[in-house]
Amino acid sequence: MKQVRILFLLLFFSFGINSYGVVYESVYIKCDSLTTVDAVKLPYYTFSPTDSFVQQNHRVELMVGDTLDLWVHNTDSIDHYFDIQGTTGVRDTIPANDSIHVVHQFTTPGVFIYYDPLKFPVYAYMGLSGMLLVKDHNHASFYWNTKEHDSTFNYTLASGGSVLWNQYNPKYFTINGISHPNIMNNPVINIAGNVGDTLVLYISNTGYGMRSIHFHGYHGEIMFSSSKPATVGRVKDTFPIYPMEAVMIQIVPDKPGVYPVHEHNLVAVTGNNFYPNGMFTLMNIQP
Ligand SMILES: [Cu+2]
Repeated sequence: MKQVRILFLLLFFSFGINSYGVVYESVYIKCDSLTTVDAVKLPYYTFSPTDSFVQQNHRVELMVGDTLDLWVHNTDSIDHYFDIQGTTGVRDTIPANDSIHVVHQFTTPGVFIYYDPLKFPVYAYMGLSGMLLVKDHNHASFYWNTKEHDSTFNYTLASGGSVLWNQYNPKYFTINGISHPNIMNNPVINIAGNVGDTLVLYISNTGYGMRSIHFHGYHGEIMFSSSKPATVGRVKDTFPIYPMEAVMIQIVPDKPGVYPVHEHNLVAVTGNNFYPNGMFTLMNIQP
């Protein structure tokens, strides 16, 4: 009887209080072009949320314990692949003009990059790499899927040519597909809150180059890293993020103010050599 009661309590806590859900999502592999900050069009792909191309990958959000029920539709004329970093058993081929159905439960919090591993890093670089978040909190959150772009690489790869990655020379730097000044006042990108709030910034580096994200005015704590778990708990103001790494940084502002948060590699705050057209944002903290 006692065992039965304990089992009942366990079931109650598992299903009654946490109430794990199922999150239904669809993404569409769409081939079109990325319009840069100076209106250049680069051949580009995204996992768009509908059958119309948008130049930002759809962001998928779950709470810990939720099951993702995802359809991935390949509207392209070639086969693609699909995978979610940090999971096993998800990777699959999606034939041209076909779809796959992915069902996966996420039991740990973090940032998971979903992407197309075809000819890696070619299609992840060409845009097919987005963020999947598994949260264990309800704090104000901000999301940066960061990429950099070398125009000649996009043209060459789109026409079936091959590139020398050691000659990569990116000139455009985007957060969620856009650059400064278009990212200013974007509530998903620019961190805002009050003194004492817990603010969470999720960053993925789905480009081919390194990131070095610099906070002015505040320090943050690394709460999660997909590839450097030993860095969790470090409190600092500059965060190197490797290609295909995703991190979660928590900031509790100790004073009001408006301060830059930007890529510390100076070329990354330019767009086709013009400053400040890259990864440059402002953090706005009220008393
Ligand atoms: Cu700085």
